Amino acid sequence: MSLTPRYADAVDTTTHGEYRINRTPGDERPLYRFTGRITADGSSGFRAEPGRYHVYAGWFCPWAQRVTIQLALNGLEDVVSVSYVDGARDGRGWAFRETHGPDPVNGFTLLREAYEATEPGFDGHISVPTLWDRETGRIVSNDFAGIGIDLATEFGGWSNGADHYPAELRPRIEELDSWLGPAVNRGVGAAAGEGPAAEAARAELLAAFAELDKLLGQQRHLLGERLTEADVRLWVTLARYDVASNAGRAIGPALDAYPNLWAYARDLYQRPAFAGTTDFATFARPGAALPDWNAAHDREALAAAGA
Ligand SMILES: N[C@@H](CCC(=O)N[C@@H](CS)C(=O)NCC(=O)O)C(=O)O
Repeated sequence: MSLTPRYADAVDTTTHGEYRINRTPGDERPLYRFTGRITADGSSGFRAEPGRYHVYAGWFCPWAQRVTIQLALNGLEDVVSVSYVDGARDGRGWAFRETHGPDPVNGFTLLREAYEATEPGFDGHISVPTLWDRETGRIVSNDFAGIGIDLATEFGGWSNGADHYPAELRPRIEELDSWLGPAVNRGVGAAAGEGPAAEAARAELLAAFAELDKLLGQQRHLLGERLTEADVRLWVTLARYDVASNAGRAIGPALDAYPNLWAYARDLYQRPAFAGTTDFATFARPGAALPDWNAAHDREALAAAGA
């Protein structure tokens, strides 16, 4: 790309409208249409290799942060590159602006260009995270779950050897996900609304927090002593709870009403992979007071107890 960074012009909904997906009735194609997988042996068509892949992420986005946390936990920051879209968008979708820098791979100014390059006329979600392959010049995936798992498991040759998605724990990690995915990660959006559906989502979320608080009073992480992908998935939602989804306390009390859950959240934050991928300013509502994420948590003793 040229030496002068290229940027999209300012967000302009008057000219470009609001971002939305136009679907033709009867179109049964999935909205998140790219689901390629990276494999260590290349059998999927995308071999794990250093320098080959790029993640288009967004600092504000919990689904993208799962992926950037996995990269950091596995020591893959120099193996898979990352760049960040601007946090505001118009009808053109996510864009690269001075706020978080250019697209260092293709020099695109709109993320839409990556989708167009992969599938001309693409009309599904232009979402982050998006995983790009430099070699074939196309998107591998915009399915956050697959991207995170592949980065955690297929780059063993270049990683620091950490394994946060160990084979023996995968069934338990996915079992937790089938509870916390709808109740917490996705439930948090619905819970902030009004009406009976929001009320049900709120009840489910607060019950989950109460149960997690009890569990985390006995063990340091969701599955015991070891940090796993399950913790990463929960944490990105907890990080945004007090200052974004529950900033107006429309869902319930702040996280510190759940002392074990809140101490657990701080314990994770105080590790470089979590703090280094978090920029509260990119998702905090204006005026929201940030709790003290650096306060002592005193949770090491739980791990020593071998819970
Ligand atoms: N729901 C998405 C997760 C990713 C996602 O929702 N990303 C948001 C930003 S936090 C986004 O880019 N949304 C645009 C869109 O989905 O069209 C998925 O199932 O893959």
